[in-house]
Amino acid sequence: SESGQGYGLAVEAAKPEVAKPPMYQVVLLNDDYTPMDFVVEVLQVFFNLNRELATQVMLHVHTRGKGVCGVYTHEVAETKVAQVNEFSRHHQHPLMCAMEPA
Ligand code: TYC
Repeated sequence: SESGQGYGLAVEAAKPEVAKPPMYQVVLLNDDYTPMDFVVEVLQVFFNLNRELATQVMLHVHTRGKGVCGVYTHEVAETKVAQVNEFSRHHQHPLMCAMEPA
């Protein structure tokens, strides 16, 4: 319900509410060096996009500078960002992933 008032009369019905966690966009940032094929692979592997959608997102990032890979809870978004950035560093690419409130 909306407040702690209203004991005497039923002013407000108790509405069943489910927890609605804050959501975060995981975004990919453009750079001049990471190969396009590598970005497409990252989008397929870490964000479960098919090759066609992964290519579209990669081209959006390439032309617009930034693009949304997916929307997740804080913990999942943090994990995705860490995994992508570690994977990119491991392959010696400067690709950067970040999270922001949705
Ligand atoms: N701009 C890169 C190139 O021309 C491709 C690229 C796309 C890099 C998206 C990063 O998030 C990125 N090879």
